[in-house]
Amino acid sequence: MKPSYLSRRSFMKSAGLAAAAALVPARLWGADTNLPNVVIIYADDLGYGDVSCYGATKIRTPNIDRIAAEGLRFTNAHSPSATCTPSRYAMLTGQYAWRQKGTGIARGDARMIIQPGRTTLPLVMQRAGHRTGVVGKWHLGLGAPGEPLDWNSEIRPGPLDIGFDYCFLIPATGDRVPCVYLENRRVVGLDPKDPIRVSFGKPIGDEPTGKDHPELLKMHPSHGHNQTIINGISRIGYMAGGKAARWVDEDMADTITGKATDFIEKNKDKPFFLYFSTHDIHVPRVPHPRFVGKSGLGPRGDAILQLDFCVGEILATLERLNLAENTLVIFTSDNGPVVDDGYKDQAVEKLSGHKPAGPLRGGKYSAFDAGTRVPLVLRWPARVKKGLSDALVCQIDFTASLAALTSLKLVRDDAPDSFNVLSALLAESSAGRDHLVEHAGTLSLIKGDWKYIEPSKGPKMNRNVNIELGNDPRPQLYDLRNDLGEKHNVAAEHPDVVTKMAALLAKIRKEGRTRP
Ligand code: NG6
Ligand code: CA
Repeated sequence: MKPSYLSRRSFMKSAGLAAAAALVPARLWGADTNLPNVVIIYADDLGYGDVSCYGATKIRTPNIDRIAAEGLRFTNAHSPSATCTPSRYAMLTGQYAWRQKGTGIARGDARMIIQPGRTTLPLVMQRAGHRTGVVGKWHLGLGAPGEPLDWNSEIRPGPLDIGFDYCFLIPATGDRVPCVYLENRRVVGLDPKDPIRVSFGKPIGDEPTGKDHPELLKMHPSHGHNQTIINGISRIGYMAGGKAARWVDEDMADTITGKATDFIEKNKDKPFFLYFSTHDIHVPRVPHPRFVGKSGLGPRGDAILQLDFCVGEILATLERLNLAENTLVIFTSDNGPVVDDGYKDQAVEKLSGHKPAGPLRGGKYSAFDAGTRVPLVLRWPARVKKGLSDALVCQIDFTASLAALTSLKLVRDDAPDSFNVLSALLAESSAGRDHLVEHAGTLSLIKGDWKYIEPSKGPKMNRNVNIELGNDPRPQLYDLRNDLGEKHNVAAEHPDVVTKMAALLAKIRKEGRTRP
């Protein structure tokens, strides 16, 4: 997908609007000392069937399962989109990504997609009095649109300009250059004598690429991913310099989990909001040697074990600091599962009957439900009763729901597609949102038991990843209550429902906002 950047002008214009001034505290500052800490653990490409509390039998995820056992497990929770950048954009802004140009899968040198001045999830938490941090995968662009992005000096705007007090980032993804960490505004460990240069066009520098020197690779690409070789793995994009700053994939999970637990430790005496965004289980799947071979499912399964370990570290830190009782921990995933996403890592060969999508059809990139229906478990012992919920909820709802929790009032244009589903998140109600637009290339609408997928001319399959995309030139209608696997298109039997769903989707598009 080709990224398009917001023009400098529209960027400055929206930044100048300072929409964030609209957030009004409905309580006196500091009056509510009982607000919980909030930790969102955001896994990458983890499917509905990839964890044992959602039915996986070939792999065990005891720490993720523990959140569910001590809290609430959702069976009808969704990421806003079927890929990373748009899901994260929507989760942090409360706006459907398909409304905003330039929110497709971002390049490694994409400029910042979320304009400073907007009301965002971290800004809500910051205004509520929390120390806010993001650790891990970013993939929402950095630096001002239309301006050069220099990895060797201070980078702005970045997360610190949209509501985060602290960041430690994988700037884009593990499979995209630059393969370095960014802490606040600077690349970590950079030697100024060895400046970083990055290119997503022409080759840059004289380091070998996967295309020309496959003999140097420890993991080979299956599609794409054949440019600069970093740590024996060829990536998307070219990179030169920054040798001392480059990450080691095998240590990545421990590095970012350490930064996440440090953040918790440093802020243990005040309320905090942590967005911990894991690299696992995205490609390249190169877990630490202590997990290698442990799942029996190859690197993809081993990465799931590593992910679960990291979740355990977060839980253990909260417990050690006596913070578990009043911390809301939410664990979920940015989009559905993919098995071969561009590296020959034996994920296909070693699947051994494991079903990453569980009972769902499709996967990452797909309009079918496996693209966006994801695991979501949460725990807040002080407030949330244990249980199971089939309420329709989406990560896009975090902004309005946490604003409600912290008594902040959103004005009309804030988080325009974020619904307050707090009562569902707190297990006080079984009702979630009224309807939800799901986004792959194509839009779908879920309302009640019905799912409508709008007609689309796109390809039926993504052959590289072997996933059905859900595109069909005819309208599709599925009865999710009786056909969760979307096997029977009943559009022809229910033309009235199709008409109504299509009309509602058209209205949602036209009105530009859906928040009640
Ligand atoms: C695709 C990449 C895939 C992955 C994805 C983004 C190729 C051939 N495929 O373009 O490997 O990086 O983008 O994944 O380059 S996401 O989870 O960050 O959306
Ligand atoms: Ca993803």
